[in-house]
This record gives sequence, structure tokens and C-alpha cells, in this order.
Amino acid sequence: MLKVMLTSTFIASVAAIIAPTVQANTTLFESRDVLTPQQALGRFQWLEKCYPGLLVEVSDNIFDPTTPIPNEEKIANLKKVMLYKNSALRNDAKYLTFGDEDNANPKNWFAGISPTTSCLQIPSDYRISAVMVTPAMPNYCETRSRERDYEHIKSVKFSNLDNTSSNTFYSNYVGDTAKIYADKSYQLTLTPGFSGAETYPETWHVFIDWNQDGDFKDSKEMLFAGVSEQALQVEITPPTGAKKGMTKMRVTMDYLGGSNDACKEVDSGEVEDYLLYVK
Ligand SMILES: [Ca+2]
Ligand SMILES: [Ca+2]
Repeated sequence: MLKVMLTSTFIASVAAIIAPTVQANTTLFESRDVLTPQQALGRFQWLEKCYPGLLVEVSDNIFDPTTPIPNEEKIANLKKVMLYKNSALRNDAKYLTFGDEDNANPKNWFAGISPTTSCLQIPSDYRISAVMVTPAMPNYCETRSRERDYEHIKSVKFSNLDNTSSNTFYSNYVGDTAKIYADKSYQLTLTPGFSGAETYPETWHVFIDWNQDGDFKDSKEMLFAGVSEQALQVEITPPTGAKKGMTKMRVTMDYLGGSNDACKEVDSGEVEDYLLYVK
């Protein structure tokens, strides 16, 4: 059995289930690993399925461990505190996550986003070290590419975010969040990937919901990033009045020119959504 343990000692409040040594990194934790309330529930269910006993241990650390109550009740209590409010899923659902021994949240460790995720082994030097608060995000228009066999978005680099991926029609990345300051400029590096040796000129558009109203239609929310067969770089500066907090960034790459409309399907290429945290 691998070693997964709660690093904190007894703590009265759930909001404070953070290992004492990681207190200073709490903000980093919260913004690097963000799930929707549904996904938070999924992670909880995944833990329950894959690591029976672990949640009981967590419960013992939160509630009074000296009162003998059945394990089912302990888990029910834990769920009540982390996931449910008035019998509905909380908007600010919290979930347990893993940190490595340096207390950094593992970047590509997305285990347990849904209860159907297979029980992959948590690396042995990782431990449970924090709970997360998830934001309620608006529903953005859905889109995708029609063809993904020739070219795709290979990587997106922006501030602390550095995501390399394969060819999907559409991907919604929520496990890692780009963090930027409202008064600074940042380089965004977009790299295309090709299925064969041949490369093609790809058109890139970037959409950011700066005013956080759930669309990409407002002033300066659309950026034509250029056309290139190789990686290209653009500088992004949050416009005056950009709202602070969590928002969405959509990147589209299309061999056939793409569109100014973030909701329009891409002909050949890929669409990727990211979380962006404006500080
Ligand atoms: Ca991709
Ligand atoms: Ca908007």
C-alpha cells in the first residue's frame, strides 16, 4: 500500500486542512488546481473508491476522533462539510488533493476528477496536503474542430502555465491555471503539432473573457495571434478594467483560417480552453 497521509494534525475547520508547512503556499495551491463542484465531487468519490479508509482517516483528523461512530457516518460528515449544503452540491465545493514532498501541487496529476477515472497509483512520495475551493464558472459556448488528424495544438505556454497535449477536437483544461497580474504583460507561446513530417501554416486566435460575463464578445476579448508553421509568440496585456479573479481563455488553431467568433467550429485543428486567474 502506498503512503498517502494527511499531513496536518487535528484541525477544527475544514478550510484549514492544510499541512502547517504549506501555509505560505495556500494561494498557489488554490489557483493551480481548480475543479468545478461536479469535478470536486468526482475526486471525492474517486478517493472513496480507490483508497478506502483514507477518508475515514481524514474525517478523524477533522472531527473528534475519540467519539466512536461508524465509518459510513464519518464519511457522510466529511461530505457534508466539503460537498453539500442544504442537500445540494455547494458552489464552493472543496476537495482533497495531493501535494508532493516539497508541498508543490503536482502539475499533471489529475487523478480522480471523476469516479470513473481508473485507480492509478498516487506516486509514493505524494501526500494529501490541502483542500481546494472551486469557483463557480459560467457556461461558455461550446465549440470544437471538425478535423484533428492533420494538425493540432501541441502546446500552450502562458505565465506559469505550460501545457503540452495531443490532438483532441476540444479540450477543457481545468487542472492547471495561468496566473497573471492585471497590470503586467505576458508572452503567450503557441506551438502547432503535425501528424506527419510536413508542416502547414496555422491560424491562431485567442479569446479571453476579461469582464467575466460568460462570453468572448466584449471589447479586446478576441486576439488574432497570427499565422505560422512554427511556434509563435504574442504579448498579452490585460485591458483596462479587466476584472480580477478566475476567468476563461480559449485558444483556437485552424488550418483554414479560423474565426473571430469564439463559438464557431474550427475546420481543421483544435480548440483548447484554459482557466486564467487575474490578480
Ligand atoms: Ca491539443
Ligand atoms: Ca466577456
